[in-house]
Amino acid sequence: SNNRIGVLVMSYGTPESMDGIEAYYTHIRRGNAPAPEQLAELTARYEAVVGGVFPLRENTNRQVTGLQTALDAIAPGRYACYQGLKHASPFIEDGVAKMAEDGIKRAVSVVLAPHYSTMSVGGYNKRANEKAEELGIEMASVESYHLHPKLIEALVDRVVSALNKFDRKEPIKVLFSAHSLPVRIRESNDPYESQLMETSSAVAERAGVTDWEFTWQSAGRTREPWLGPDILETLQDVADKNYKQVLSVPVGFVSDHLEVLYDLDIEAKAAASELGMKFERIEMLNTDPFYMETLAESVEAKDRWR
Ligand code: FEC
Repeated sequence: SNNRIGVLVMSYGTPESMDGIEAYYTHIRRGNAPAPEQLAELTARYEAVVGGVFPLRENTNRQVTGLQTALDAIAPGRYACYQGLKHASPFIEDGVAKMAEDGIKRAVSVVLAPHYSTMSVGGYNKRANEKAEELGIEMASVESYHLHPKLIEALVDRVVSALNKFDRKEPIKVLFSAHSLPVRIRESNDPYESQLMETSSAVAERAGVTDWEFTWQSAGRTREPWLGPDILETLQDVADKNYKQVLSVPVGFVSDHLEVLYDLDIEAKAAASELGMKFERIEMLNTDPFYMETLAESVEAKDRWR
């Protein structure tokens, strides 16, 4: 057996290549293949961003390596990181199986997303815990780290430097955002919305930003209602109030990927430009050292075998 604590680092996952988009999309849709026009539309979004490269894959690899380094700094030799993806290979269950093969008996799971919802982080942890139980691994799970002081500090740094891209003498509307979820999350007192508001207010306050709003983005294309307003509506509203400058702060995401590089950098930016507004976005956290330390400290706080 292996005395190290396994750390299952989970992220959304992205296709391996253009040919992999259909299988990926089918997995997101719980086994229902997309219609040809839906597949074409998603393929076009990937092509618009990256021309054949899927940045989330490399970014997740680097984040896992970065977390290993941060954990080694806190407790040399104690932790071993494994990757598990929600919708792509290596899947969450593959990561847990790899731990078991290596003789790991105790593990902590953590998601590369700071805010808890039963529909997002809850889903990742449920799958991880089910597989761990099946394979005889004792697992504890980090649920959220949305107010970790180092996470807030990393975001504040990014907001402060992005504000310098604007004319500081004119009004700047700061728009915090996160992935929308179906409105039905409200039926179960889900903490997602309040955690997002807490992160946004903490960052705004520390960055000295008073003119800000929270808005949703990237809602799914389903018939049920999703949380709103969507950022495209919010941009219209901000333009109607005569703003000419908007800073986008996607606090619900930690990496460069489709929902940021397409939905914000291409779609929202074009909408803002149509409305006569300059649109900038903060840099994503990716492997920011404060973000890696946020993750490492959150894992360590769940390590009940210390
Ligand atoms: O770069 C990439 O290849 C992956 C980008 C990507 C990230 C991401 C994060 C989140 N999602 C969340 C919830 C949902 C729900 C549905 C849904 C659908 C999609 C589709 C694509 C997609 N998501 Fe995603 N999401 C990313 C990509 N997501 C592509 C399918 C096409 C579309 O609807 O646009 C709806 C599923 C359904 O139909 O039932 C719900 C949440 C996050 C943020 C937390 C996290 O990272 O886990 C929540 C990145």
